[in-house]
Amino acid sequence: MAVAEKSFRNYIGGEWVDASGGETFESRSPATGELIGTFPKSSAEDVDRAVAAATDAYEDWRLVPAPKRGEILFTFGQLLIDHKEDLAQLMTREMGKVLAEARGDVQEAVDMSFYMGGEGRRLFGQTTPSELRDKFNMSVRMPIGVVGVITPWNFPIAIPSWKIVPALICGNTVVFKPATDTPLLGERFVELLAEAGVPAGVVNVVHGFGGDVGDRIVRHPDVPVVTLTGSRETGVAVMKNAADHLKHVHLELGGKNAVIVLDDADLDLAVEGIVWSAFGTSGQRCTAASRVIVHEAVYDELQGRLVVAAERLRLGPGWEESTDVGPVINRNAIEKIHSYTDIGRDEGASLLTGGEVASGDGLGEGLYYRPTIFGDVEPGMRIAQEEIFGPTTALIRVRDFDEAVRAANGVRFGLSSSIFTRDVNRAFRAMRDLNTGITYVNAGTIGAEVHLPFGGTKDTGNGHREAGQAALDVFTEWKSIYVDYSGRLQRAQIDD
Ligand code: UN1
Repeated sequence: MAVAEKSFRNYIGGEWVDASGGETFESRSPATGELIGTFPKSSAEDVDRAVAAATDAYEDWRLVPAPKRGEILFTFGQLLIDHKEDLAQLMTREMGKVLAEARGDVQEAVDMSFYMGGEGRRLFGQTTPSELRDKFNMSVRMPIGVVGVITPWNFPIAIPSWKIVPALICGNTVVFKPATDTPLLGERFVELLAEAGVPAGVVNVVHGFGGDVGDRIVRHPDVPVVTLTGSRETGVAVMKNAADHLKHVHLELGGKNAVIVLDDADLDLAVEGIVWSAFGTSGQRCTAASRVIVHEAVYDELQGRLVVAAERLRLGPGWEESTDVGPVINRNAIEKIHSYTDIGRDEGASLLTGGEVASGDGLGEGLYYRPTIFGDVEPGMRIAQEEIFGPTTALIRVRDFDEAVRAANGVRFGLSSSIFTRDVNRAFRAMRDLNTGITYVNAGTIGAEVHLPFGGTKDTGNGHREAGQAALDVFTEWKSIYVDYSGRLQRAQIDD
């Protein structure tokens, strides 16, 4: 493991190599400012080399029997288990989330590896009768080629696994650009894949920025599939730039997820679910609960309890056992989060708690923001419409179930939603009517499991899903095969 060194390289065709231009960038801990490592600031030329390596490797890899590819993924899953603690420790240093969550992040990759490893013995297609005699019909999944993988920093092991692991089981090869805030975790991910037996060239890492590395991956003519988790703006640009080559584009973009709390809800449970979903990972999840839509009969009670619970949360470095909420990722993030506090105030919402950068006692040079709750928020306000990606949530008062669902659906995003109620009829109506890719009943908005589709409606994406069986549709093409064993010409739709 290369962690003791501080200077890292790209991984192309099975070799660790410097970037062609020799420029570098740094990864620093958001909790302390400590240098984690120096990484190559790569260019289009480096991407081209990686794509060439991945294109070469594809010719063999696509022919490796899928169960054998699965065995490599089982080994990878086991290696992740063996390294779970050191990866979690590294994650809490490199991007700040608390240790329990960092372990969960690694566990998600373990689960994905075992799930997709097993898929090596399934990858089901269909067999179906022919309309003609002595003729056999089937459909099979085919790999596509080189997959461009662009990942964010908030789930630095889990999200690469959601993309790379299914891409591999399907027989594709990969060019991977990890987030510039978490390059070391991206590098460790690929080191472990190589150790598990993924052949040279099958997975390549090119470190660097979206404008250089990401853009070249998206435009490269030999990368037929691009998968991105990132902002809506980046997603739109990726789709446009990939259009010239009619690429398959899989996008996982923003969220503005709502928890609905009805008048019959278990309020203790609701408070726990909301605090976990709004402030876990310092609110830096696509699935974070950034709106809480509350029935007027329980609004005052819930608001009071939420403020007490939020003020009890302890800020600090993620590696300290007593910490509930770690730092946010970088200076730009803290500025953006704080700008929404000003926006909320200007819009006339009541700032109930938080709303400021936290410093002092044990926080050192870290980038901490106090868990923030706004009350009296109107559904149309910017703090109730725009993704903040930080520990800020907005309470909206409603009169009944229908108004709650209307408010929940009244945003451009559609990733996750949740409802707290004891009424089974209203729970089922919510499951039907909430226009999101994921809905929770009596739980917060976070906590997706790897064997179900993950993704959202509307501006959250472009209709694809990752994880579960749905991921296979991103990384394969269907081929329909007709075998005529009659020994004569049989014309479909014409002959009997
Ligand atoms: C994300 O924030 O992009 O359900 C992913 C969850 C996690 C994954 C979140 N399992 O919140």
